[in-house]
Formats: sequence, structure tokens, C-alpha cells
Amino acid sequence: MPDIKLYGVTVSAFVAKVRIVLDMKGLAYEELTPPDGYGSPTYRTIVPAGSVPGVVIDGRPVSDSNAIIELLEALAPEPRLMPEDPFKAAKVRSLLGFHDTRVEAAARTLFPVIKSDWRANSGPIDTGIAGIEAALERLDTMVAPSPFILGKTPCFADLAYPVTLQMAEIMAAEMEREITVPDRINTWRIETAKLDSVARSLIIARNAMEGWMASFRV
Ligand SMILES: N[C@@H](CCC(=O)N[C@@H](CS)C(=O)NCC(=O)O)C(=O)O
Repeated sequence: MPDIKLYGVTVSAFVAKVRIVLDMKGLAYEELTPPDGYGSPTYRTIVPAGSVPGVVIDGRPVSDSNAIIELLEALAPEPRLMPEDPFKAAKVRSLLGFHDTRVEAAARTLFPVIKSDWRANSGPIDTGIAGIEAALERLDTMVAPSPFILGKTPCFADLAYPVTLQMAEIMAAEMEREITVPDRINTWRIETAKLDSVARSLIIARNAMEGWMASFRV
């Protein structure tokens, strides 16, 4: 078994993606917060990119969630979360990219809004939610889960989205709004949330979000 340290913050959907994969593969690891915070000079002596998630595996640092999960797949191939077929693998990678650059990116626009006086200025909330809904509508045309994206067994792309969707919904609810999630996407995320590893990270992320948001309540 490799010695694995996962550096992260519990509100991060990128960190959740890596934690879910570690849990799916039954790998033992220690989860740590970056000393002095991510981006700090101290953390950068451990993980030079300074971003979270970062892992140190047998003393070797690796950053970027997608690079990390592909490394984990190579080190611990079971259960297989990346298909062998190159076209299917490309589909999984494109959905990981869509998650990172569209859905998560749209969801994170709500972070500064929550810190602002959103009751007095609701425009940024509506813009943020419209962006999230537009990304989810696009996603709905890209996948046909049954129950998972590639069929009976989950792949990386199934595991990346549930925490991000929950994060967006929690922030929207805090600002007295709802996000309309396409029916198929909602059914898929409910199926995916039944996986123990996903369920665990959903709870961790929910608790972290609640704690974070409480600090902005007046
Ligand atoms: N592409 C990166 C994005 C991760 C990311 O944006 N992490 C944020 C926290 S949620 C971060 O570390 N920001 C500070 C930085 O990038 O220096 C990944 O997939 O790991």
C-alpha cells in the first residue's frame, strides 16, 4: 500500500473528487489541511503548485484533481473508474473537463455573492444561478446515464458532479433561491449519491458549507 497524504479543504468539490476516488478504491490515506493555507509558502514546499487538492504519495507530490485520480487509477486499478476503450476514456475526460471548467466554475461564482449584501442586490444571484442552470442544461445533452454514464458501473465522471451540485444548491438555498436541475441529471445524481464513497463526501461537504456560510450570516 502506498503512503498517501491528501491535502485539501472540506468545502472544495475538487478535493471531494479525489477523496471519493481514494474511498472507492479502498486506499488508506491521511487527510490534512495545507499548513498556513493553500498557496502559502509553507504548503508550496510540500506541493509546489500550492493548490488543493494536492497529494503526496510515497514522498512524491502531485497536484490537479484529474492528474491525481488518473495516477490513483494506475496505482490501484480496482475498481476500474476509467474505461479501457479510448473513445469512452475520452468521453470521461471531456466530462471531467466540463465539470471543472463549466459546472464547478459556474457554481463558484456564488461564493463571493454569499459574502456580499445579496439581499440588497440580487442581480449577481440571478446571474450566478442562470449560469449554473445553463451549464446543467448543456450537460443534459451530453450524457444519458443508465444508471451511470457508462452503464452499470461508475466512472470518474459520475463521481465529480454530485458534491458540486450540492454545493451550488446549498448556496442557492442560503440566498432563498432554487436551482432547476434537469430531470435526468437529478435522477443520475440520486443514483450516484447511493455509493458509500459519494455519500461520505456529500456529508463532509455539507457540514463544511454550513460552517462556512454561518460565518456570513447576520
Ligand atoms: N484544476 C485544479 C483546480 C483546483 C482548485 O481550483 N483549487 C482551489 C481551491 S478549491 C485552489 O487551490 N486555489 C488556489 C490556487 O489554485 O492556487 C484541480 O482540479 O485540482
